[in-house]
Amino acid sequence: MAKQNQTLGEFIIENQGEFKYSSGELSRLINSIRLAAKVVNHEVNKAGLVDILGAAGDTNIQGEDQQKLDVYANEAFIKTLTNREIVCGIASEEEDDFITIQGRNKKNDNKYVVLIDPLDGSSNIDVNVSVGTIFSVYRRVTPEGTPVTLEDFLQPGNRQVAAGYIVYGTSTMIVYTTGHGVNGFTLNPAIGTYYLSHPNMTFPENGSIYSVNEGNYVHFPQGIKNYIKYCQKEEEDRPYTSRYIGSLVSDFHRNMIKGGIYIYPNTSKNPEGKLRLLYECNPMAFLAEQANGKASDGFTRILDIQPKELHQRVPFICGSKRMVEKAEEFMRDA
Ligand code: AHM
Ligand code: MG
Repeated sequence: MAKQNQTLGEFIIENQGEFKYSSGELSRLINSIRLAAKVVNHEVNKAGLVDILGAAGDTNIQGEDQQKLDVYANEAFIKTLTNREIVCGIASEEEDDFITIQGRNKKNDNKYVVLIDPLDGSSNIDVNVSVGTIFSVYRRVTPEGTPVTLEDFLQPGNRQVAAGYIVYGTSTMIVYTTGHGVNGFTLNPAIGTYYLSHPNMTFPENGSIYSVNEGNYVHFPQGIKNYIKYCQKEEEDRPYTSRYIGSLVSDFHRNMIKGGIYIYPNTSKNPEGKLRLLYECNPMAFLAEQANGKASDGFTRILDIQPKELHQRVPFICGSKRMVEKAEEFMRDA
């Protein structure tokens, strides 16, 4: 049961039993992500001071090398999860290959692997626009106690046991699911505590916002071009409003609250699409479905796609159910 004013820590403990393999391991994992998110949040908030404190590549006053924020976020999440020996493997959008965590005694019985996009939308940092972190958790398929293999990471999204995002926006929020709906927690920066602010989040069944980089219009598939024309047509409850931040987490977050659709199709420049199936689309698709929304590549449910490689890309249509269904209809008919 989600209670208003509950802290994230209290919520995790109280809802631990809802999780089917409840050994406390997943709760500890979410706790670690919460901690790393605070560290990254602190750094993201200082990004505007970079000209004063020194740019990436410089050495700061303590003699430490300044890092780019996406590199910093990557290291913060990997270090937090590795030091606590909570997972047996991590794959990150920032790393070519997955990381095996063997543990201090070369014995790691943990059951979970985490896939993470440590700082999504990082081109927005320099201009003070929201960025996010996206994470996805699976139970490993190979035997516990052995080093993880690629197979543990290449699981279809419908096998996720948890997924979520952190949005570093006007407020910092963690929004996540363990397969029992979606809940959102807002950070009170004064005391460093997340409070349940958005219990049981759901996408409105229909919406009036479409989010797509229309500058790429000429390169879109015909079905998407037709759907965009439909969104713009003066008819019934249309034209819809166009809103595109260029930061998936923020665009998704707004659309979930207000009702809308996010589209990143395949283009002639990116024939497979731009977004990554494992680090971006699967976790967002799991959240969308848990929030009564829908996610598709135009034809197939995102969560049913069998991944073939770690950094695989996929076209992504996600949001309010009726809007995604309409876009799929245009894809089919094109
Ligand atoms: P990134 O992982 O390099 O940050 O790219 C992902 C981002 C998404 O957050 C965003 O929706 C999209 O790329 C924006 O791409 P574009 O600038 O092509 O519209
Ligand atoms: Mg990304």
